[in-house]
Amino acid sequence: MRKKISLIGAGQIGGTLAHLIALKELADVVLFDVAEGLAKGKALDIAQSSGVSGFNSSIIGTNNYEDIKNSDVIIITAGVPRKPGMNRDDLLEINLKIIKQVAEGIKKNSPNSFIICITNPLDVIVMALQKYSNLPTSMIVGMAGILDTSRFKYFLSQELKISINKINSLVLGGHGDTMVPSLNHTIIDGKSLTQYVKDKKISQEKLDSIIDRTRKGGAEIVKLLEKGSAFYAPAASGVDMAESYIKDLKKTLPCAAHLNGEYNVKGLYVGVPVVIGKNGVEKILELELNDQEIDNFKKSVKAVDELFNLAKKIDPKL
Ligand code: A3D
Repeated sequence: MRKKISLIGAGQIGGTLAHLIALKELADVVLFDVAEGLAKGKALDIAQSSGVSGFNSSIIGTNNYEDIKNSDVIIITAGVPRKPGMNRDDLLEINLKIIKQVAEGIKKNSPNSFIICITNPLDVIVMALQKYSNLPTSMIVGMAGILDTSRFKYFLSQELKISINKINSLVLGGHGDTMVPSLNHTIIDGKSLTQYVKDKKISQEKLDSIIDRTRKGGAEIVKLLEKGSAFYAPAASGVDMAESYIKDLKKTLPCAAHLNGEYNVKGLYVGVPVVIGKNGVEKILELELNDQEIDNFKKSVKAVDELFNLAKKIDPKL
């Protein structure tokens, strides 16, 4: 029997997720949104492409939480995206309210699913989702690091004029301006990026500008689009996580995961490399970081912690 993926939020990312999942025949899809017509319209449109693309996944749109029952995976994009000039943290108050409703809907109707959160501000919203639902931390994870890493790899591949497939990399920390691309753990054709700088294959100045562009990668797209934020690359990243769970691929992926002492962080969701398999987050990998990376990681954790404290002021029940 085909697996079932429910998508909470049928906006830009939700619709793209539905299309990608159907094209891969990864699962049957339930597209849920409070805007009923949007979910039903997109589902029908994608379903009508099956005659051309030849996929057999079923896809329905709904505004009824009962339709998500027994989902293998749930991917959440319900919420409001950024407008030009806004940062992700500006979305906190409104998206907290939305995530509370979503948490209740999931807990009541499909509590055993693997849950991937994409709604911003990511690390704090995924943390709130876990607190509101009280479901196991190994089954709730946030998508951000895969996207940030893919952006970093893309910019590097363009600068070095090499295939992106020759670059392995990891961006750690919170999904914000403090994210931490790890140079020692960025391996290009067998050599670390640190070595690339030493060998003068890329200047420190150029690398700094790529790191800065990666950190502001979301804002660059928000500014260009003028309406809405990035959705193709975020959706592709969410599918990568869902696939690793459904097919038990045990891929190592940078995700916002609940830390319980790892990296000296306790009780907070932050971006780290995790192994995703049939049991959800099966392992958190503790990488060796250099002093500067540790420093930057700490700053990033502090930013997430401060924003979560703000969330607690908005809703003392958190
Ligand atoms: P958008 O196209 O506006 O879709 C959001 C959808 O959520 C809309 O269709 C709304 O109707 C729906 N919605 C609102 N309230 C509810 C609710 N209570 N229950 C169910 N659905 C609801 O936005 P988008 O798809 O472009 O982005 C979705 C979220 O992802 C935003 O918060 C973005 O900031 C975030 N995002 C995160 C990343 C990361 O890397 C973490 C990247 C890009 C966007």
